[in-house]
Amino acid sequence: MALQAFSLHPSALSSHKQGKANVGLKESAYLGFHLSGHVEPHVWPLLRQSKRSNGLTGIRAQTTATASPAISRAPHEGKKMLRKGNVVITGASSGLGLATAKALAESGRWNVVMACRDFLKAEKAAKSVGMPKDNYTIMHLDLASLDSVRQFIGNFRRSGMPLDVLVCNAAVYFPTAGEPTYTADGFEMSVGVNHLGHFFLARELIDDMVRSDYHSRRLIIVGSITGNTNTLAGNIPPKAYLGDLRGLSGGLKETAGSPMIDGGKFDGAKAYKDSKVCNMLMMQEFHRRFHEETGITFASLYPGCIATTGLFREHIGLFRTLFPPFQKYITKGFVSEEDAGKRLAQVVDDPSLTKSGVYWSWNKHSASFENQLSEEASDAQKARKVWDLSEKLVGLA
Ligand code: NDP
Ligand code: PMR
Repeated sequence: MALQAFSLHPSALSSHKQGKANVGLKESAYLGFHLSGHVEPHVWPLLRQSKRSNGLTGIRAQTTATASPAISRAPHEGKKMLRKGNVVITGASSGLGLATAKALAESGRWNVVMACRDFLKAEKAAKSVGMPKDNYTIMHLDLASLDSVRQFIGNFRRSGMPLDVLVCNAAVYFPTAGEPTYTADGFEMSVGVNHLGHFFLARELIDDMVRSDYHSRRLIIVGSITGNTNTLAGNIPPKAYLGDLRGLSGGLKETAGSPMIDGGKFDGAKAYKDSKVCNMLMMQEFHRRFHEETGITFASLYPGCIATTGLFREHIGLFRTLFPPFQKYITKGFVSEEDAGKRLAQVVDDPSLTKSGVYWSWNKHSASFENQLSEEASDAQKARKVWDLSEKLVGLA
């Protein structure tokens, strides 16, 4: 009940120095600083339109690896550091999201807005990892309900904070489910939360990012290796495959044909991998539609196999026991939550990772590099179709 109240009012913010943070942010926002690469106000209305660019920028094959500095380095671009950045991270109550929130909050350069479905869990999580309380805010967001996304957007806007970076991180995974479950709007849950909820959120908040005066605005959508069939991990059945999108066009409802994007029989593991393909496709489609005119950086990433997170909570016990040592000693793809958090924090904050349209990965020396997406996950035509269908489903078209 208490949570419900949080979701309905501007007071859905936690109170950590909110007022204090706002004063500073509002002041800086109205001081009239305008930094290079920013969009003039006349461009804002354009962003409402569903613009398509023909200048497709392909994701490049693996290129030079650049060792990225740790998040704890000295503040960069000193002259431009006018204020703390505001970064919204969805699903920051555990795993990768929490570790990223902690890394950014500890850097002192960020106010982290933890956008979480369980307010009290988020509060406990932030305290348990010792996040400096002046550097974070918690706001309620349940991606399984478009109404909740709308409320979050309203609450965020009422807070007066500019939006500088949005990280679409939250996800659910139902590998053992025999039957699909559905969001409040009737979409199959994995694609509904991981893709459609985030798509709606990001599509709406782009306008807010355009208005930000921050020197480097970024939209980051977390992807994964398992959605990429050009890798060994992506070839473990069931493989991601969106097909002709007939299930998505039916709204992912059993009654309209199928809860799966490709129109097939429900498979929880495949639905998750399909949702990750959508995440990676949408990052590139955002890039094509908005990068040139807004200067916003759009990026996705595979942070490594964080085998210990809550993502696997629905998996059988044996899997949860064997998966971490399997990834640590056999595939060597294992990464701790802390290290994965530092990687995602780099994509948020590192001045050398401003290139847009990139899917970042890290090599065994923990150096970031631009990775190559699978054929399907880089299919521009499919991306456009997923975008158009998703806009219809979330009521934006
Ligand atoms: P976790 O389960 O630890 O974190 C997922 C977060 O999403 C949790 O905070 C969870 O909230 C939140 N969440 C779930 N449903 C909703 C919802 N309806 N509304 C709002 N928030 C929600 O998993 P990870 O940290 O592993 O996953 C984070 C991201 O990393 C995901 O995008 C995942 O696909 C990606 N990833 C993970 C890998 C791994 O090996 N673990 C590898 C590659 C990518 P709550 O705490 O309330 O449950
Ligand atoms: Mg996979 C280099 C090999 C590699 C990597 C990096 C991963 C990552 N996995 C690899 C290999 C294998 N996996 C192999 C050889 C097998 C067969 C034994 C295997 C199996 C497996 C299962 C059953 N792997 C899995 C599962 C899951 O349920 C996880 C999943 O698909 O979640 C969607 C998973 C994962 N393997 C990974 C990563 C990163 C995951 C989980 C997280 C994700 O993609 O978001």
